[in-house]
Amino acid sequence: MKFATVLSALGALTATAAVKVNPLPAPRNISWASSGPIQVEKLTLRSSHHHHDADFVLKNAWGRAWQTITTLQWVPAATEAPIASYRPFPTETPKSNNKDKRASVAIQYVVVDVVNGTADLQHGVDESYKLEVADGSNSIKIHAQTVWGALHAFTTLQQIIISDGKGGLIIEQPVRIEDAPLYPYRGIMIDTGRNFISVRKIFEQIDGMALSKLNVLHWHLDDAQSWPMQIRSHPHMTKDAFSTREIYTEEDMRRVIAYARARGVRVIPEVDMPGHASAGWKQVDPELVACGDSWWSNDVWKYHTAVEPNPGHLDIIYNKTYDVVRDVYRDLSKIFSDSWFHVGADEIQPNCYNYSKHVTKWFAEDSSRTFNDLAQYWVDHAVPIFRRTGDNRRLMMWEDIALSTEAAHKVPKDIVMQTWNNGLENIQKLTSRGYDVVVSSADFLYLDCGHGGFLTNDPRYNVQSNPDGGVNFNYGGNGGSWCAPYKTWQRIYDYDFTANLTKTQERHILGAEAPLWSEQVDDVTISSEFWPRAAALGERVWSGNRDASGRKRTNMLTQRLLNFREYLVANGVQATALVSKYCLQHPHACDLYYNQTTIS
Ligand SMILES: *[C@@H]1O[C@H](CO)[C@@H](O)[C@H](O)[C@H]1NC(C)=O
Ligand SMILES: *[C@@H]1O[C@H](CO)[C@@H](O)[C@H](O)[C@H]1NC(C)=O
Ligand SMILES: *[C@@H]1O[C@H](CO)[C@@H](O)[C@H](O)[C@H]1NC(C)=O
Ligand SMILES: *[C@@H]1O[C@H](CO)[C@@H](O)[C@H](O)[C@H]1NC(C)=O
Ligand SMILES: *[C@@H]1O[C@H](CO)[C@@H](O)[C@H](O)[C@H]1NC(C)=O
Ligand SMILES: CC(=O)N[C@H]1CO[C@H](CO)[C@@H](O)[C@@H]1O
Repeated sequence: MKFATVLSALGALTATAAVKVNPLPAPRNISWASSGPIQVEKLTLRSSHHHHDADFVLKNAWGRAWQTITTLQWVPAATEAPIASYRPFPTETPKSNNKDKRASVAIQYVVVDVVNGTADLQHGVDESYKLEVADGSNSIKIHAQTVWGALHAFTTLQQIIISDGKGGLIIEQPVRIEDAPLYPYRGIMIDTGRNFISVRKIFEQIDGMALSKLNVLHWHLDDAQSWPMQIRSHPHMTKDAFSTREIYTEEDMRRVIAYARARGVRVIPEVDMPGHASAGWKQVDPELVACGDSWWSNDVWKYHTAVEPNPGHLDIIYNKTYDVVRDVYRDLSKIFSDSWFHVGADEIQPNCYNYSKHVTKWFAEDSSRTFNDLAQYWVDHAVPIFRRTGDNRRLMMWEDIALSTEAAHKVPKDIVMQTWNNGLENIQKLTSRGYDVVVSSADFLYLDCGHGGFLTNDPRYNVQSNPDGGVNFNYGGNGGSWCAPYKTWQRIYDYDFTANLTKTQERHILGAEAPLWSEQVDDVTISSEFWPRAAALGERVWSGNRDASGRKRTNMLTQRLLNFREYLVANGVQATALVSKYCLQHPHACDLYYNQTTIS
């Protein structure tokens, strides 16, 4: 382990301390030699020219990475002692530890070898890479199957080329990394239906995602509250945007997709249907929306029509619904280039349909009909529309359509289920039925939880004593947030979502995604809600939460994540502070237990 000068964020010389670079997410395999730092000069990209588009992506990404390296002159605040879980490469021969000697050759090139320059950024594309900085070589060698893997190599490289404290750049030691993600689906979800999020702030989230190797931005575009997206067939739907300034033009959506793609991030759009639907749709025809002007009635439960204000469901029996669904899906399919599309399907509220003359008539025609039959009607009429529109898209839905009380009887098995209820129990159910699953269990991965309730006129807060003691005082102890408490990074990272699954079931887990519902989030807080917690998920799904011996490595993530938070902020991502800076600067001083293997 070498010693290097540590610069504070302001660039002032403040301390000399041990530095061992510790990139996040931890690579699957990384091995450092011990021959001392290697000087890095202006790095020139050399790549095998395969394909125009791949070349463009690569050059662009390298330009950004190099710009970041030289502007930030990064040095992590502090470091772990050598981490035992990093397994040395079998071929590595230990070199003598010479702290002060610098390699005589400085590095001048980044040589990137991409095997398949035409592989598109789609689900399951090979994202692996190898990165080698050998002693005595004047180049950093990157080998990747696709350009998307090479991009991950760059974000790793960005974190391991650091300032030498004297205006130069170094890599601490010769290093070899062999890396690939555990899961092909590693996501976060932005909700722009409850509050508008500007394109600029969406870019900022994508920056954080690229740095932490998250690769799916699930964009929950609209909800009952607002319809921000401009589409060709029904431009007046944006009359239900929050304002004329809070609209995504086609160009805005394309800009987000292009920005994300350049950083290896897919954008999966969601239009939530048939529930969570009012704004926009009702501009086309008020009859498309059931119960849109009802009182949501959480106070008189018998009449309640919505899980939260404002109510509204697409009318499942009204024929014209499907014409407009077709238009919306077709228009957005032309804009969003990903081969996946999320079509919602969560939280159907039966009472809402008491307001629909079409549905009540349908029930009256045959007294044996149930809400499950109604949900089936939706699946049978909507899914063929999605399938016929555009090319071979894969559909994604919230698990409710298969598991809730109002579930449809038969949902096609090729639809990807996003699970959010009951943790492992629902993961078990869905995978045993053969569905591919994206894990978003609310008790672990919902980033909006624990901020109190957003409902107004709520007398339960008018309590003149500490409400902790009584369930009646405090929404059953949740403080008004249905999914309280706040999910800490440790809870996210520690989540063993494949526990007790058979091998066959485990193969159905495509990955995980942390949603951030935005009733209490807009441009002002979005970044601090996502970051750095989403980066803990990033590592969880990239290289897992265990070391080579199978032990939880949460306590080893600590310093990595604290450093990474500083790195996010330096990169313009407004990540929240997790600890006192004292803890950042004194690894493990803020641990709850002295015993480093307390987490088993
Ligand atoms: C490159 O990858 C794409 C998509 O994965 C695949 O269809 C194509 O056959 C590959 N080309 C080569 C030369 O391996
Ligand atoms: C809906 O369309 C079907 C088939 O086109 C037709 O049989 C039915 O009468 C229509 N229902 C209504 C309410 O218009
Ligand atoms: C709504 O309609 C359903 C089915 O027609 C009926 O069973 C239920 O009682 C109605 N709800 C209310 C609150 O009237
Ligand atoms: C896994 O199954 C065992 C045996 O049924 C049970 O004791 C344990 O609690 C389960 N683990 C989880 C995380 O559900
Ligand atoms: C540390 O905690 C682990 C797990 O509880 C335990 O097995 C071990 O004995 C403890 N070590 C010491 C030194 O107490
Ligand atoms: C070369 C090498 O050691 N590869 C290993 C990297 O880590 C994965 C996951 O632990 C192993 O499966 C590889 O064998």
